[in-house]
Amino acid sequence: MLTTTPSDSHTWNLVFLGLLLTELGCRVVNVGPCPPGRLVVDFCLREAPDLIVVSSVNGHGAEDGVPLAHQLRAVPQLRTTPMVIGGKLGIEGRDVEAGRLEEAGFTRVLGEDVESLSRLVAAVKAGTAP
Ligand code: B12
Repeated sequence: MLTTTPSDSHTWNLVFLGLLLTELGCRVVNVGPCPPGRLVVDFCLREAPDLIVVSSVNGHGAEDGVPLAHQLRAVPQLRTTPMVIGGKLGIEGRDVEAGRLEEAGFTRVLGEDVESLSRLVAAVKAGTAP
């Protein structure tokens, strides 16, 4: 499942990640820009994804990721699904507090590191993801 945060209208990040994940052999469902949290939950319940990838680049990801993670983790079926967030999460490349996002429920906070995402996808496929 590929998604972004409710405030984020950027789309090329989603297009890029969709292509990358497809190249890595994933079937990708892209929820699209500015999805309300409830819509992301509904998509996840319908698709039962092996991995949820949240991308945000508008600078609000570090903040908006927290309630989104809470909303997803509140659903029993999604409590243990591997879930990562990345992109330009803070403003002007400032370090973001990964701890807050992880406490909220993200398995990993990846920033812009697509290599780490590729490794995580391989781990999910191999059944060895955290
Ligand atoms: C095009 C664009 C827009 C367009 C978007 C149109 C559209 N339909 O997509 C419009 C004009 C609407 C727009 C609006 C805004 N934008 Co804008 N936008 C851009 C711009 C110029 C290009 C983004 C893009 O398409 N990149 C191409 C994609 C492929 O790359 P990417 O998004 O960088 O993603 C890469 C990585 O981040 C990474 N990645 C992304 N997600 C994830 C997730 C994971 C898990 C991983 C591992 C990696 C990863 O992979 C990608 C490939 O390397 C950037 C500046 C720039 N040059 O990057 C600003 C930029 C993203 N915008 C910015 C801002 C501030 C805004 C606005 C808030 C401006 C405003 N005051 O209104 C609004 C926010 C709107 C909203 N509600 O979200 C800032 C964000 C600041 C920050 N995070 O530090 C940027 C960086 C410009 C800047 N330097 O200030 N924007």
